Amino acid sequence: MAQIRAEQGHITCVKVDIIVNAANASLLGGGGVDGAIHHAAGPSLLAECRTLGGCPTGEARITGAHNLPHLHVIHTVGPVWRGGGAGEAELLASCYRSSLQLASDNAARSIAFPAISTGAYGYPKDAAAEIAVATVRDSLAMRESRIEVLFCCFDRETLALYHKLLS
Ligand code: AR6
Repeated sequence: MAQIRAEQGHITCVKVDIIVNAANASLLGGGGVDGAIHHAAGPSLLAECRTLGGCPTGEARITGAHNLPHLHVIHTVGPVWRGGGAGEAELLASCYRSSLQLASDNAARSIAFPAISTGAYGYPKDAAAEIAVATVRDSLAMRESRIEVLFCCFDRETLALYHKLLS
């Protein structure tokens, strides 16, 4: 199996060690991926998140997976799209790097990312996919990591973008 691949699906249903949440800085839940993860994990995830004191944009925090079948959830906070001149690209890359670092620190063998920032936060999907793929490739190469990375795409348009970049 390829080390980096893309599939269409729901983030809560993918079979990996760790799933990544596209959270907000409060880490106290929201809509989209965040809502789906908290709904499936149950209220004890929110209780654990309350102990973390939030998370700055571009960083990541790890929790248990509670009622989800995964080992952990990594919560990362993507940038809100403000036109591209506010450091969004570097902040988005940092979400992928920070999440991979945490996954590696926790000995994960596989991780799934949603398309961070491309929903409520408005990041253009094609530009975000380019950053996601390039950053993951660079990070894995730099640390000679063998972790398997799945890009979990919610819609066909996003899946097509990732397939093109990964081909
Ligand atoms: N599985 C996989 N992908 C999904 C799912 C799902 N269940 N649901 C949506 N997507 P978003 P953001 C896709 O809005 O842009 C929250 O309220 C969706 O189509 O979840 O980083 C947080 O609390 C889109 O392509 O995350 C924050 O306030 C992508 O996932 C804010 O939204 C990301 O959409 C974060 O916004």
